[in-house]
Amino acid sequence: EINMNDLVNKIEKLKKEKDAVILAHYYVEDEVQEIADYVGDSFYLAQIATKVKESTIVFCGVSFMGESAKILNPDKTVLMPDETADCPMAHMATIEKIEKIKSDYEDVAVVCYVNSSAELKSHSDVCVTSSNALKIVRSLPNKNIFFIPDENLGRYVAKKVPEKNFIFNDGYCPIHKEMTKENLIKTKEYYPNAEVLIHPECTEDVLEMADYIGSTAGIIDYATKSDTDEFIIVTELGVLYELKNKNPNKKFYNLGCGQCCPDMKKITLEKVLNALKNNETKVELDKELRTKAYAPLEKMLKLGK
Ligand code: CIZ
Ligand code: SF4
Repeated sequence: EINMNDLVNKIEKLKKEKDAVILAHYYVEDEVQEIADYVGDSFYLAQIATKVKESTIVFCGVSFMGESAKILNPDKTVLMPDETADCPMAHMATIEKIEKIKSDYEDVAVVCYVNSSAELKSHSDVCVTSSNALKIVRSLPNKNIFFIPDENLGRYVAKKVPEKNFIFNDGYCPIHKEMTKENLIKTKEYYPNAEVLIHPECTEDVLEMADYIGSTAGIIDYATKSDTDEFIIVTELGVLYELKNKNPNKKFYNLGCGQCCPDMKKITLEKVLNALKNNETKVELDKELRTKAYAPLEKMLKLGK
């Protein structure tokens, strides 16, 4: 077995030699979050990716995140420690459907959750994340909003922005879909005083039970500022690492099953080390796709500020 300290030291050393910076999402393993230079939700990571000085970004997350970093920084090398780590929801919309909606509606904006392939982004007007979707959708001039790929986040936004007409798409996160109302009701019976914090990728019936709905960063921020000291966390459990770091005296409960994203968990320290050692796997996107996908991401960074 490889010694953990040894691995961490090797990563630190190679990181300097290769002029690399490590970005990690809150859903990856604790030890990977621990060695990362920046940890955050997908909006924060996209912003940070445009600000770092290093020539190489090692992205500890799933492919759409690495793609976004590359699209925003075409001259940097972006490395994915495991190229098979992919978000199934990122592929749950079609170009045919987007084109059909664009031709059916005159005044429509295609709003694309960042959890999407570069291909889907390249056919969209603006990207959003769960931390800026409300703000951005409200600021659009268009009456009609085609929200892809996530139906649950789309419906959540639609409720909060009733002045717009939403068209939904049937994509979903298979992990958040398994966080059921039945399990949440049972968990609440055990912990009646806990506040319920939920990610908007969850289904509508689950979201109805929330004390707070928000992105991973929003959930961490809410729990940290709240006067309450117990919480039921309804999202991927990687967020517990930062929640507990920031709030060592608060208690965090979960639904007892199905809150783990296997793709995010593919990223290990060994793979981070190999990525740095071998310069792999590089994110490569053809120029046309990259340029087309840049516009909606850039628009998100502007409008989401
Ligand atoms: O993959 C997810 O579910 C994301 C990007 C969550 C978040 O809020 O950052
Ligand atoms: Fe995709 Fe869901 Fe995993 Fe997030 S938690 S990366 S939306 S599968």
